[in-house]
Amino acid sequence: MHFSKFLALTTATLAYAHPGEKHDAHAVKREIHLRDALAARAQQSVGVCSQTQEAKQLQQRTINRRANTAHELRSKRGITATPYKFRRNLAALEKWEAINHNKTGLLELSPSSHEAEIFGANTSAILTPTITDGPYYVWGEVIRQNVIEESYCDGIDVFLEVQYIDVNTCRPVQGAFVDIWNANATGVYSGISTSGNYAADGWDSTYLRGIQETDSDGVVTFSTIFPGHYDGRATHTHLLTHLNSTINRNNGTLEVGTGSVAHIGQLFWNEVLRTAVEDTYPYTTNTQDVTSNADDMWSVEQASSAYDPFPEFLYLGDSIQDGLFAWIQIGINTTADYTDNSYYSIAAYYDEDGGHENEDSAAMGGGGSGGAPSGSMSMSGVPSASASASA
Ligand SMILES: *[C@@H]1O[C@H](CO)[C@@H](O)[C@H](O)[C@H]1NC(C)=O
Ligand SMILES: *[C@@H]1O[C@H](CO)[C@@H](O)[C@H](O)[C@H]1NC(C)=O
Ligand SMILES: *[C@@H]1O[C@H](CO)[C@@H](O)[C@H](O)[C@H]1NC(C)=O
Ligand SMILES: *[C@@H]1O[C@H](CO)[C@@H](O)[C@H](O)[C@H]1NC(C)=O
Ligand SMILES: *[C@@H]1O[C@H](CO)[C@@H](O)[C@H](O)[C@H]1NC(C)=O
Ligand SMILES: CC(=O)N[C@H]1CO[C@H](CO)[C@@H](O)[C@@H]1O
Repeated sequence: MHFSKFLALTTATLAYAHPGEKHDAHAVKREIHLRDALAARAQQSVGVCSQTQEAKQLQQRTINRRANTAHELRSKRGITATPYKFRRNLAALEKWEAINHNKTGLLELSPSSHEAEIFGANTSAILTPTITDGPYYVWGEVIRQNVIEESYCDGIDVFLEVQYIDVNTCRPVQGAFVDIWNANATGVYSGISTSGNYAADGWDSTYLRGIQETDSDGVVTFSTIFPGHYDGRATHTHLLTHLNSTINRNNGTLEVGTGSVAHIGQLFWNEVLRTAVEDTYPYTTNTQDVTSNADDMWSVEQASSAYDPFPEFLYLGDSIQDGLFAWIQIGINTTADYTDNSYYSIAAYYDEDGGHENEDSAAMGGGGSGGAPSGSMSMSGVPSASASASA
C-alpha cells in the first residue's frame, strides 16, 4: 500500500475536489485496515469456492456468456475487423495496473479453449473493498440497461458486465439492484448542480445513471460510456448494490429507504486505456485536470493486495471508437449493510417532480465521523495484529 502518500494526499485533495467529502485520514486508515483484513479472510475461502462443481459450472457459463456478448456486440455493429496481436502492457505503477487487462488481441483466437483465457477472469470470491459513494449519488434513478441519453453522452461506448458473488456462499447474488453512475466525457455528472459539478439541466438531469437487477448468475449489464476525468479524482465508475429493496412497479424505481446497501464501490480504468480514450473527441475538449490512479486517494483504497479494481476489456473493433466490452467480478458480503455508514451519502433524490438536492447530505450520511461499516462488527474476531500487518 502506498500509505504515506495516501495520507499526505487526503486533506489537500479533498479540500478542493469535493467540498462535500469530509472523511478524516484516521477514519480512512481504519477503513483500510479493516478492508484488508476482511479481504484476506475472504480470500482464504477462494480456493475452496472455486473447486466446487457448482463454481466450475458457473465459470463455464460465465465464459460462454462473455464470449457470446462480445460476438453479438461486434456483429450488431457490423464489425469484422481482425484485432491485433495480444500485447502486454507493463506501463504501470500499481501492482494491478501492471496486469494486462486488455484482451483485445485475443479475440480472433475464438476456439473455446482460448475463450477461457480471454473471458475467464476471476472466479475468486474476493471481498471487494467498500469505499465512499462520493458526493454525487442520486437516489431514485430509473431501472434501465442503457443509460446513454440523447444529450451530454457523446463518448466511447462501454458495454459493462458486472457479476456479483456472495463471499459467504460462493454463489451468485440474484435479485440485487445495482446503481451505476459516472461523469460524462467532459467530466460532469448529471443530477447534481452545485459547486464543482454543474449539470447542464440541473438537478433534473439523469444521463449516465440507471439501475439493473442481477440475474440468476449474479450478472448486470449496462450500456454506458467511458467516463471523463474531473478535477481531483482518477477516472472511475460508481457502483452501489441494494439488496431486498422494494420496487415501485408503476415506474421502475426503488422505494426510498427500503433494503440494505451491501456494497459501495468504484471501478477504475487503467491509465493506458484512459489515455487512448481521451485522445478521441469529445474527451479532447475536457479542460479539467487529470489525476492518475496512483495519485487518487480512493483508488489507493480500492486496490488491495487481494482485489483488482480494473475491469478487463476488449476493443469491439480495431478502433477504440468502435466501443469497448468490459467486465469484472465483484465479491460482496450480502449480510453487511452500509446504510448507516458515513461512506454512504445521498446527494439528491429523483422523483416524479424531478431531482431535488438532499438537504441532509451535508451530514455525509450520518455524521462523517468515519465509523466502521456495520460489516466491521464481525472484526472483533480478527486479531488486530493481522489487520495492521496488512498496511
Ligand atoms: C457533459 O455535461 C455537461 C453538463 O451537464 C455539458 O455541459 C457538457 O456538454 C457535457 N459534455 C459532453 C461531451 O456532452
Ligand atoms: C435479500 O436478498 C438476498 C440476495 O438477493 C437474498 O438471498 C435474501 O433471501 C433476501 N432476504 C430477504 C429477507 O428477502
Ligand atoms: C489493446 O490491445 C490492442 C491490440 O493489441 C491495441 O491495439 C490497443 O492499443 C490496446 N489498448 C490499450 C489501452 O492497451
Ligand atoms: C415512482 O413512484 C413512486 C411511488 O409512487 C414515487 O414516490 C416516485 O416519486 C416515482 N418516481 C419517479 C421518477 O417518477
Ligand atoms: C459479513 O457481514 C456480516 C454482518 O456484518 C458479518 O457478521 C460477517 O462476518 C461478514 N462476512 C465476511 C466474510 O466479512
Ligand atoms: C485468471 C486470473 O486473472 N486470475 C487471477 C485471479 O485473482 C487472483 C488474486 O486476486 C490472481 O492472483 C489471479 O492471477
